[in-house]
Amino acid sequence: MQLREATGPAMVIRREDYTPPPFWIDRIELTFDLDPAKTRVLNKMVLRRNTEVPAQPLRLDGEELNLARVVLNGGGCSFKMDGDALVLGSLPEGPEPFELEIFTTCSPEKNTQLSGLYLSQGDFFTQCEAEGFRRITYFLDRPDVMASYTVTLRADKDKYPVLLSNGNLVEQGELPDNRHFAKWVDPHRKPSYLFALVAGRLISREQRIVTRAGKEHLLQVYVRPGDMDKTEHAMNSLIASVVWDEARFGLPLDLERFMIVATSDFNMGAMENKGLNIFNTKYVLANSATATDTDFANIESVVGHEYFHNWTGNRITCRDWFQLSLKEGLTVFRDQEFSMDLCAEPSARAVKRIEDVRVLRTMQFPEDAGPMAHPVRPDQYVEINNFYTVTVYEKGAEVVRMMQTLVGRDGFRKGMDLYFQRHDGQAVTCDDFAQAIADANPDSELARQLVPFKRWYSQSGTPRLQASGHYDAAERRYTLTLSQSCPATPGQSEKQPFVIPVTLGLIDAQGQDLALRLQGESQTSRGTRLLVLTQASESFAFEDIDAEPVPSLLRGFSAPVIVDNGLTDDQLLHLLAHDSDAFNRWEAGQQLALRRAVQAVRAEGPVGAAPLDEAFIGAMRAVLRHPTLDAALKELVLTLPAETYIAEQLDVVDPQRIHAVRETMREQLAQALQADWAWAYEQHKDNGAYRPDPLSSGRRALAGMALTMLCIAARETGDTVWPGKAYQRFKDAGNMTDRFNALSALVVSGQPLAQEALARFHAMFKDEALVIDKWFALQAGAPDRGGNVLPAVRQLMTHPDFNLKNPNRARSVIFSFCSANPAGFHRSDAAGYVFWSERVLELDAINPQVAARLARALDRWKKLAEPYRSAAREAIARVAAKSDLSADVREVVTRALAE
Ligand code: B3K
Ligand code: ZN
Repeated sequence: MQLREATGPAMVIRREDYTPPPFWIDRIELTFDLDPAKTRVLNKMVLRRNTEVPAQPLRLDGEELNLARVVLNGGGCSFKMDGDALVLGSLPEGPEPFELEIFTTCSPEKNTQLSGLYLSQGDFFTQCEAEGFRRITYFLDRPDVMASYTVTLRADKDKYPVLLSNGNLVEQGELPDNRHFAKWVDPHRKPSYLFALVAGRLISREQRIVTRAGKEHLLQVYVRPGDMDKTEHAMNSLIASVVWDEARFGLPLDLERFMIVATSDFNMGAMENKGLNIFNTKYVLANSATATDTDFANIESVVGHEYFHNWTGNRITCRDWFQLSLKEGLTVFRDQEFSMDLCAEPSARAVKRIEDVRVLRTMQFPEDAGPMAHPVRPDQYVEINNFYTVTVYEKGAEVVRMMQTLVGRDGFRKGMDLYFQRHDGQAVTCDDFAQAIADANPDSELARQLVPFKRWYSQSGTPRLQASGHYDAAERRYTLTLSQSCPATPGQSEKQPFVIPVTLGLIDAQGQDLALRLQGESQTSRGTRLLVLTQASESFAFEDIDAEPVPSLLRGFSAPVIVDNGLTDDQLLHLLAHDSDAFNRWEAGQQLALRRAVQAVRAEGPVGAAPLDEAFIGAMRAVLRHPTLDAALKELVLTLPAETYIAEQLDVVDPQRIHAVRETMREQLAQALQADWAWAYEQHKDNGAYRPDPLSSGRRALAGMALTMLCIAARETGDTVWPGKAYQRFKDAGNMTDRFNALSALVVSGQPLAQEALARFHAMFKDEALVIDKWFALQAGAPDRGGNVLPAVRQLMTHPDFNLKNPNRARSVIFSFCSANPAGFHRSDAAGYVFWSERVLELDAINPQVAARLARALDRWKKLAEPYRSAAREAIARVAAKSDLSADVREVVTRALAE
């Protein structure tokens, strides 16, 4: 375990303190002698003073490096160490370039943080974002310093036959002692966080493509030998990404060669290093036997995401890390649009939108209401890695989406064009982006409201939107009053109104969209239209309305807000049955379910056996049996709101009671619709040869859900037919989706056959790490029955396949339990919290980034009912009391305990 210095006050970095770098680094030539125990790094840089800022010493960032030599313009030079920084005071005074040569060594095999240069299964990989490059060499490790890179890699020929870095391979050859070298030149300037190297025994799938300009490009997907049969989908996704970015945004591939490399040891999903993307195997490897539909869809979107960074992030990068959402929010928006555009059917687009909104609501909304709440463009941080959050990513994407809504799809394209015209090759800010979109659309509401609109970047917290309708029969007028407010968040007690785009329709008694004309307008429009709320409260009067309509608000979820639409159950049922907007149909069903869940949780006494009424059950049956609705949409409508989402609706949270209520509701739906589930299963279970397209994956999802419901119903009646069928399906399935759904049906419903199936599954896939991750995760996330999951999790941690150092494996067991299994985790005996604190500390000594993510599992402790609340606070305090915590975990627990 590495020792850390006893902590003084945390170093807070503030956005307002930004100053441009005192030096520029124009060129860097790196030479690596790769060796697991001691890698030697020679760094030759050409620097010059930035004459626009007052002269000051050069402070180069470094971390865990052994410094051997510093040479200035070919001769010696004086330097000193200040903490981790290498400080050079006596440098040439003029603006002329000078050369600095720094020779260091580092130890990749000791690097368990997986930041900087590290080993994964014997191969070398790097991860430099945000501040990993300083763990490789001394540098101005900040995104606004962009340099041209030349990289030479030298290593043993047999152990590391493949040597990769960014850009183009310009030279390679033999060296003495069975070594070889490869020299790479990146034609694009880049910040240090986009540097990458890979060395190891790898094989690649290759594809040559010709882009619109007639240029040929080489695409490669590198994996370990034996994984080639799982690379086709990633390659297809990459090709689709290249085609899409050119078609939708006019952005071509700007490299002769584009590489993706997969590693099984990775802190997050993937990394957009210029021309050399490094991916977690989870987001590359897939075939029908080992990956589910969800895996296939995730691979498509992550491959797209990293590829789209090539322009949004790499060509135009962030001035400083406070601007992270400039690249992440925009690129998430782009990957969401990409996945939607690949859907042939409009309803599949809606399904994708629902899935994205579900992530926003179940993860970002709680973040925005908890101790780690921060604006999309944060104002301060201690450890930047803690700010790669759902707020920066997902809420950031919603902010970009609202801009598109306000200027229209074509207007948004114009805005992107202007953004690239102005800023290509630069490191810029979120303000620069918003300004470009507005300037390209001078007549838009965005341009008129740009200053207040940008509050979405500066104010944290989820706004509440309240709507109330009033119908005046005599005037044939429907008046909709929209009001907004936003709760206080850490460091922000007062909020100013947001600019909220509200997409809406009014629906008549027959379920048709009404023609809409606002007071003062001469034109009528049918269907959906856009209102923009800019004040704390505004009223909108619709004319020529013959009878009271039902408003369908925020269609497609046009703003990341919590809506109180004031609708009755009957009105929601009307929307569920008729809304022309598929998103709002789903939303109406969710609201109906949520009301019932909240009511049952709040009620006194034991949880009643039947929280659901006939009207709700009948509506669910109608959706399930609907002749034309998509299977994927049906599955989403019939899925009850998550326990964490139910918890967000309550001021005081009893996780056990919420779990009991949701389980009871699910049992009731399972039983009441038994015949319908059986029908749905038979109708959707056969789908021919496997293809991961939205239509057939929707059918598999619904069949899987039906099977789970039938096994749940069987548990109550003691019937063995459906569990038997599920077991048979598990054995015979032709693809992983059907097989895993059947296994999960047995585990989730607590069928005795589950144990046998789990053992069989492990034996079948023991050599497939990603499948074994699923096997662990399913058990750690299983519904808790009398506190049985925690002992099972402790048992799983002693399994020979468990490895705490591998982030995917740690996540599959520990995170599946602490972050995704509320009823298993929040135990009245506090044993879940004890387990959590042990794991946070244990992981922190290995990998602070992963530990800090886990630390966030107790973010919402203040909302918990007793005895959970006190026990959770004690557990957090226990972690905080450790003197040698990483800055990562320290920041999370300090904020959690703050008043
Ligand atoms: N940009 C990386 C994330 C880096 C995280 C550093 N802790 C992946 C992505 O968003 O595409
Ligand atoms: Zn990204």
